Amino acid sequence: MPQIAAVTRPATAPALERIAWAMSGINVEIPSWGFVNTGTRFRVFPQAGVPRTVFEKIDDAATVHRYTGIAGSVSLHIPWDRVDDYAALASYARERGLRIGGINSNTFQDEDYKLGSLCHPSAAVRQKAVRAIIDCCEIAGLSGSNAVKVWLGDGTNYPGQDDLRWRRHRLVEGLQAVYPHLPNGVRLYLEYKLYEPALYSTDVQDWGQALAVCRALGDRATVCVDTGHHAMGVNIEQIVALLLAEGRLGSFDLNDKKYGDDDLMVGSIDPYQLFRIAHELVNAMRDDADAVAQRCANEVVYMLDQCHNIEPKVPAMIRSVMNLQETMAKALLVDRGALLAAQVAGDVLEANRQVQDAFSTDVRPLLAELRVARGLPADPYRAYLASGEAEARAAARAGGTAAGWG
Ligand code: RM4
Ligand code: MN
Repeated sequence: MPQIAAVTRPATAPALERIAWAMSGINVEIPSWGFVNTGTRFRVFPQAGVPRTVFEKIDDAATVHRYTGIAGSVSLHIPWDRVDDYAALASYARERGLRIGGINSNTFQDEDYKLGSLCHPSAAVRQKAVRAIIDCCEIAGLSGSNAVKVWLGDGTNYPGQDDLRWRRHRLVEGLQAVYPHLPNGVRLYLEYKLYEPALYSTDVQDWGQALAVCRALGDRATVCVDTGHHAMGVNIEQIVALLLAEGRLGSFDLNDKKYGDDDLMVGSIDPYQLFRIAHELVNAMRDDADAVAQRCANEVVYMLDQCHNIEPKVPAMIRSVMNLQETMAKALLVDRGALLAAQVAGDVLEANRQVQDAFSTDVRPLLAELRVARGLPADPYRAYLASGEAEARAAARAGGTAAGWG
């Protein structure tokens, strides 16, 4: 076992055990759509070796898991990942060490959805959208998934275009029609986004709106926090804390941004923000006085929702998993006892120092040792680059049509 001396502070045995959790207790869910050709609205830059089928997307997710050891599930997007036999797809994944994670509904790419889906003014279109999400519930049942994630592109572009209040009623009614179709044990994650593709109003715009809808549905409806889906300067970690307090934080769509919904690698732009989010999660996991938040934090699902337009995709996913792992490990280093003591004493600077010291600790050498102890490469990213796998995959996947967002 590696020695605790490798950790700068706090130098106590429990800290090592807690960091070890970041090695094996955490699972990062990999999005199938993170491996396909994507781009901006100006240009898609195709890459060599991009998957052509959902099976090849699963192969790529399995590669990320093989190198990192903590990416044991893959989320699917329907209809992008539609197949005839979902049980067979699940066993294909299982043979590669993966579970099927969240099933993402897509009611934003069909001509009928130009003015919205669940909130559309036409009852026929709303019915079609309800049916599409119920399909996802069925796919969750067939593939052994434990969640259906709903993100809607619904909204309006101009004041007066539609009745904002009635769109809200339609949203709740539509999701109430979906909810009873969730198979036993399957949760619904409702994802909010402040704008885009709609530019004036968005029907599920923020966490409060999403939470209110979840309450109108039932206990298994929880909020998905996509880190890229907030206005500049928003205190995301406080949103996380509030949703934990309400017991309604279901999952994350992790990515990073500088300006808009940039879908950059998680932790690549503002690692301190990611750390502050991680701190709220770990803080709740350790808080025996708040059973609701503690349970919620322990059940949260960490999905990535990224697209790699100019960088190679598999290594970018590996880096993202490592970024999250390092950040969780740092949050696990916070000395909760010392932090609480400083808070109670009103020692503002000491409380802040406790948190910031953990952030400033370099956990990489310790994580490397823990990886090696588990039979994983010390540096999954460099090991992958040196493996020759990328070149082999590009050669094997010559020909055919590379997958994209369609
Ligand atoms: C959306 C949202 C969803 C994701 C799609 C691809 O902006 O973040 O989670 O499924 O993009
Ligand atoms: Mn998302």
